[in-house]
Amino acid sequence: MLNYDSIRHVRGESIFLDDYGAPQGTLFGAVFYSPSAHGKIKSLDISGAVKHPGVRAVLTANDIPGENQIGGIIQDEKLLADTEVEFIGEPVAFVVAESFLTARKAAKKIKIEIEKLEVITNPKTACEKGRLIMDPRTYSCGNPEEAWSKCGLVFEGTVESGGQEHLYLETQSSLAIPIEGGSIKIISSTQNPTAIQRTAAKVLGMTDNHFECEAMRLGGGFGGKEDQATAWAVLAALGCKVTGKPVKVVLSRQEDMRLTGKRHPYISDYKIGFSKEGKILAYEVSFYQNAGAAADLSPAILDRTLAHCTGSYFIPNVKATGYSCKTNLPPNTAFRGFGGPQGMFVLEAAIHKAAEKLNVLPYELQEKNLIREGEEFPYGQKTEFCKAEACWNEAKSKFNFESVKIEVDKFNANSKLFKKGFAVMPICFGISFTNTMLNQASSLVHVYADGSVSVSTGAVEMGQGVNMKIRQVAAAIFGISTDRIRSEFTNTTRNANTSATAASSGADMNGNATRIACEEIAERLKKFYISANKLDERTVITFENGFVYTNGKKTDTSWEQIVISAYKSRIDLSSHGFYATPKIHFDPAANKGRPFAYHVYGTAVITATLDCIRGTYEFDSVNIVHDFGKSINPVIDRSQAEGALMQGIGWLTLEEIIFNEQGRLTTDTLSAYKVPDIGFTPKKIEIEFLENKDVNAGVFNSKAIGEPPFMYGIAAYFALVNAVKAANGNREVSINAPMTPEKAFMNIYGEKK
Ligand code: MTE
Ligand code: LUZ
Ligand code: MOS
Repeated sequence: MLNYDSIRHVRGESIFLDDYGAPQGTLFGAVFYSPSAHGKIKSLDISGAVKHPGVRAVLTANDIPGENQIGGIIQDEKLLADTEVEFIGEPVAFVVAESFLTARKAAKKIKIEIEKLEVITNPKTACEKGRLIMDPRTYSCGNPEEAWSKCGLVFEGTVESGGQEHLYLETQSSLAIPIEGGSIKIISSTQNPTAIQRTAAKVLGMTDNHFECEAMRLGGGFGGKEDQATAWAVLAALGCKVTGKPVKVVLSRQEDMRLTGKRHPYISDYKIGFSKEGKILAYEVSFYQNAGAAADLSPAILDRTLAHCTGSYFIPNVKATGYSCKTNLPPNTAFRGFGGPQGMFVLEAAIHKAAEKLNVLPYELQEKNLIREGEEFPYGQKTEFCKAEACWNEAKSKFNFESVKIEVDKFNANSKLFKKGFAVMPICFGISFTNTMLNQASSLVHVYADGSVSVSTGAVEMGQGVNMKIRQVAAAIFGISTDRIRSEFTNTTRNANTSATAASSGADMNGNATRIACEEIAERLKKFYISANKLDERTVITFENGFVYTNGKKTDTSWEQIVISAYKSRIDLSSHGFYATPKIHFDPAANKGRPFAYHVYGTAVITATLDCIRGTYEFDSVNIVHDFGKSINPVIDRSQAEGALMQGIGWLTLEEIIFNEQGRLTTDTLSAYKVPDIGFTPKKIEIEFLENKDVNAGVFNSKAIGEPPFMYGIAAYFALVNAVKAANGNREVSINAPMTPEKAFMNIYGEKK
């Protein structure tokens, strides 16, 4: 099964927002943003920009006709700062001019005076000062207080994980076009067109139906455009409203890196208790999430951290508390895994530390504690069709952990300048938005009179292949080739009240809505065929290979023939399908329920080689057994697994985001921020599909694939920790990701803190 999009991408035929010819008279916007991380605005002088030739408007908070508010979950974020600034990069004014260059030049002429206030960048410091985004949240089960006395072995520690730049190839972009009657069409590189529609309406003081938002296709989103495409789109709409002209905004790479939030860095304190047999009896953990200066999606991300704090394991007594800490950094946001990786990383660190102290292999402890069928997660959901052990056992027998261990030890015994390490990582990821309300999707299907088909859903194509999967769903129901199906751009006038394409559930939910819409049209066609041919009502009609089948036998009637005759008989060939994920619920007061439709499982084994002179490293092999369910497109799914894996490895190894004490991002260029490239890719990546007979999952029983494999990257981190330990005489390594080559080097030779 090909993904048509990749062919078009390679040929340069796919159209992204910036390729879309700007309509005549289009103006261009540039953002003037705060140069200080925290302070009171004493004065703002825009006169220099206003006088700059070619400038059409310079907009500040005073020019906003509606509410100056873009916060989604919590109303705590202004579109344009008015009295106070809280991070470097916070938009203060918006310059609209005849070209991008003019707008940018003019923005530089704006003068701002700021009375500086204390800058906080560390989440624990923020927490100590009571600077929290919301009340702390606790997920718990069993009775950890009581359980500690039964634990023969108790370990404690602190774990840090860093941020991550999304680095989508296409930077944040939007184009707002005036339509008659004061309405505005916004084309945006967003994962969430409805959020833009609603926010633009609020900020401009108009109703939702005045705004049409379209997402064509994105050059990557990775969560960075789930919430944070909104500000730029609404600024463009504001510029459009004021000038009456189309307004386009495209952030430069450096602006994008400076102005937008990233993955949340976390600092976490844990305490873990084991029985003498190596079973985890109790786990207590406090997560200090570095939210940045506004809530954005942080509360939902913290929920997913708490829900994933026990990873793939069963732990009977748990108390996990999350603090969303308000700091003076750009508001951090969704990023593949959505807080899940940060939660799972801490427990893996705890298990690795326990293994070190107990002098056993980490994978022995991991294996003993894998969650089984019917066991309960701290949020009250029991596993169904649990595949944790199935993936683990398959990986263990296919990739033979013991012989990997023997080979690594043998290599290390004979090598001084290079050391190897390996680690195993089981994953378990819950599929559905943790906020139950968001688990709904719709699809609008038109069968045209010539038999070709148009499908519109709320799903946004961002490279993950959702359009191809949706075409496959429609093609399967109608029994025709995917070539006959067109997946339309995502548009709020065709699909309303949509959720973001996120939580890996885009194909599940929009695919199911498409299935429902297509089934309805197919039902009408079947009824029509029976009555037109005066067949017995019980005749089983199916559509296969472009023909109508009766009771399993091919007829002479082609798909095109039945469609055209149905049209002539005035049968409705369009349908709207709606899907709400069934059987999910969650009580946010108790933090208990059944939030997830199902879970995705898998196990990875990663081997690394460390250069002990340079601290550099490479990954020799990645072996994975992954639970894809019944994949509807193995080519796409495999590439999603590979992409997520590499992004996970990047997060924990090369990618280091540094803010200085003044809250200034110092890694704001691609020379300072290193991402994995083809040369860094592991020499061997093998991904096995778990044989899956009993599944109850997404569309046609496929499983969501976008995010879960990200967490295999955690194995890369611990493979490096083990290689470092082989190099430094088994000294303890502090768990502070990413393990950049510098840190690996310092862990070999540096003073132990
Ligand atoms: N793959 C590509 N190529 N580009 C992306 O931006 N985003 C990821 C994942 N895979 C992304 C991607 C994220 S964060 C999510 S949530 C899912 O795709 C969203 O799409 P889906 O729900 O259709 O899987
Ligand atoms: N977005 C969201 C997500 O709003 N809720 C979620 O649970 C989620 N999970 C993963 C990625 N995005
Ligand atoms: Mo993905 S973080 O759910 O956009």
